[in-house]
Amino acid sequence: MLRFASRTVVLVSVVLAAASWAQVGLVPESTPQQDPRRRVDGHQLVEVRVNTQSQLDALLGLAESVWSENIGLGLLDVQLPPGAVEKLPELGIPHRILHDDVQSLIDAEWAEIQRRNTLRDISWYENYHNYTNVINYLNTLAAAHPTLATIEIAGQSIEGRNIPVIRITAPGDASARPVVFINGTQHAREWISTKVVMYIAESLLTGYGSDTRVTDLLNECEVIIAPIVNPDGFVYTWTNYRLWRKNRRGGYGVDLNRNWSVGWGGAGSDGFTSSEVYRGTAPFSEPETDAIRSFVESDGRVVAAIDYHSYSQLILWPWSYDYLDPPADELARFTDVAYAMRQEILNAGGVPYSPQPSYDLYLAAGVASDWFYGAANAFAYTIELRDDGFYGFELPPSQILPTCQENWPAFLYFAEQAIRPVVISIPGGAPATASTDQPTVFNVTISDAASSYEPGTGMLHYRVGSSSFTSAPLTSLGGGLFQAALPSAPCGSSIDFYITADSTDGRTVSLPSAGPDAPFTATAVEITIAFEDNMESGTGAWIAGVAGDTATTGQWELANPQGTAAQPEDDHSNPGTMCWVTGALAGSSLGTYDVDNGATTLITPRLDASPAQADGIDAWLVYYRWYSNDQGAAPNSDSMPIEISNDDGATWTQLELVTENLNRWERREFNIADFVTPTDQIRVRFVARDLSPGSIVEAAIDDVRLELRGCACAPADMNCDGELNFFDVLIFLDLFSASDPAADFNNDGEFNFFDVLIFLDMFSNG
Ligand code: 0X9
Ligand code: ZN
Repeated sequence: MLRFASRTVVLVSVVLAAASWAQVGLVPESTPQQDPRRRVDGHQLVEVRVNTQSQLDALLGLAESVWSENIGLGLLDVQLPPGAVEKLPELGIPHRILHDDVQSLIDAEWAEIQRRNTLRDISWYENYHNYTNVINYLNTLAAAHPTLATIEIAGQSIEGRNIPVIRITAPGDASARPVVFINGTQHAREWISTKVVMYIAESLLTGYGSDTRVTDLLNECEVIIAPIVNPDGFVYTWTNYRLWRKNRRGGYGVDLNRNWSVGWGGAGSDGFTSSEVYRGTAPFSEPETDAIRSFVESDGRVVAAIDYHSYSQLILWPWSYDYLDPPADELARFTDVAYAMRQEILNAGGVPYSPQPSYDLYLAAGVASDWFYGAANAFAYTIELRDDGFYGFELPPSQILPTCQENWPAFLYFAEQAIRPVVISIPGGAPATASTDQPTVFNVTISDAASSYEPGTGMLHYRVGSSSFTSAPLTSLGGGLFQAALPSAPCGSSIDFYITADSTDGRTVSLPSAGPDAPFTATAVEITIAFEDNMESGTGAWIAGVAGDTATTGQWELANPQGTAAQPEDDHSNPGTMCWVTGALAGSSLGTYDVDNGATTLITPRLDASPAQADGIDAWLVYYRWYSNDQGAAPNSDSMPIEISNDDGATWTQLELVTENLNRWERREFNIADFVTPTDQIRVRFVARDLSPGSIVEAAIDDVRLELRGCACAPADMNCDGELNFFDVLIFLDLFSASDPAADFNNDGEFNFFDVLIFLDMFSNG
């Protein structure tokens, strides 16, 4: 968080800095080889508890700065110069030393940056890079994707450095597309913010054309990214003082995130130059903020924005300048999307980020996100990235990539929500096959963060072959969940489909976004059920519990579950009551019969998927699962791997890692050949586990099937394309002359006239 330095403190630190130059034997200013970087040797990072205002005043007089987000009474993290900590007892301030030497953190970071510079096989997101390198990398990215990316210079810093932005959108006329704007490094020392927005830029560029969500997004909008809004300050953190925050105005600097016009001059900003939150002489007095303002205003299409900072792992929405909330519907949207972003981050294996109003942190007048929301009318957040305070601004290079990876899906979700009034998704994936004799039912969700879905407008549009599209309303199951059903169709035929929903303001959204021009396609197949268990009568062939399982409660059992906030009351089969569940009893509290202290494993009977080795047949595994891990003291800290084996359990390959807390039965299906070669030794295992004490883990499995899907072909349909024609004759003759067993139509081990006769007979009779 923000370090607040008072005037007196700055004077003290200048004296100390001079003292430390002397201590390390350097001669300031003279020798050209000398390292000009300011050192903070012996500065300690200390957690203190202040109970009175006079204690707080005394503490602020001693401190170089406050690192923690709290600047009132209570617990605070402060950076103290050498000797200061000894004065705390006489002030009656209890303390705990977090880091004995802040400079050693900076030195360790620098050494690690140098070490990583010598490593060859690491990505750009595994080390920090200076201004020149960031600009070069940005140019390289744009050059590698000339149809998607353009670089513009939004303006220049006080010292004349460029402030570049990269525009990323699909080819074609983008003038009517809404813009999502994100930026990093308003604050010079918050290096991770530049890395995260660069990673988002690169993920968009590489995802276009291969990832449907990215492709849809860039077809619909333009993302503009300003990786370094404060180039002078950023350069200064590399060359002079690692913990510099502001721009370089006059050598004292202006806090760019107090220089925006909305609320300018108010609480949490200062009018004196030495303050870490010096607001400047007027709104947009600084060329850096002014450049972004005029760029955004002249573009005129910005509908959403995120200003990335570090640290504290927070997702903050307006207002920041005062204790005020947006109107109720907008507040609901801010809250919903922020919580969903938190969940996206957790689902990506990330750390917890807390959603909250900005003013809850502290008042800060003149910040970028208040301007984006209040003046540019955009849906705008401030995100504080890692960590939660242990390393603070000195986030180790090993945490760059994980921070990028956890923020990418959250950004993607944010951008989709920001540009679309409603967002449609298919949680189990769009079906790739349909049945020849019954409807194929699947779940659809329509998100309604801003109450903008017009009820009753959810539609499935489908066509069989090249006929025209038919529309059918989705069936609402409540809570934004819907059901769609593809019609049955002749074997081998293709069914194109897409889904639409309308917003209350009359816009229609489609999934996929191009609707009928680029629909989903499913192929109709005959489905033979090779295995099916609805769990209503125990078959005995399931294995519940294996050697090495460590769970002490909540082991898998076949039972009729008792419902709780985490566990289903009803199984999935209808009619039916039984399923596999981790501890069927409800117990006196949620934590009584959930999975505790380790893992519990459930393994299916051995399944025969070997027919799938034949041409045109696929073996699909289908199951319904329930998973809950969002209750208790440490929510979302566990996951359930589901794995498949084709050698009777000797080796395992992951099908999915379940982290979603849908609190409902979810159908999942997998084509086994996408994971392992289908054999007659298939098993699937479900490992429910509690690795993080304090988290509630409940899981259930029901209605497991092995389906063989394909179109049985007529014997003479040699290429199995559903037609008997010249190609089949050619293939037969080829196989015949090669003495291939497939041409031995009477199965007598010989290739002769009789085989030809039988083939021709079958050919002419279909
Ligand atoms: O103070 C800031 O500008 C931001 N925090 S930082 O530590 N990165 O400097 C937060 C601004 C968001 N608004 C409020 N916290 N009110
Ligand atoms: Zn910041």
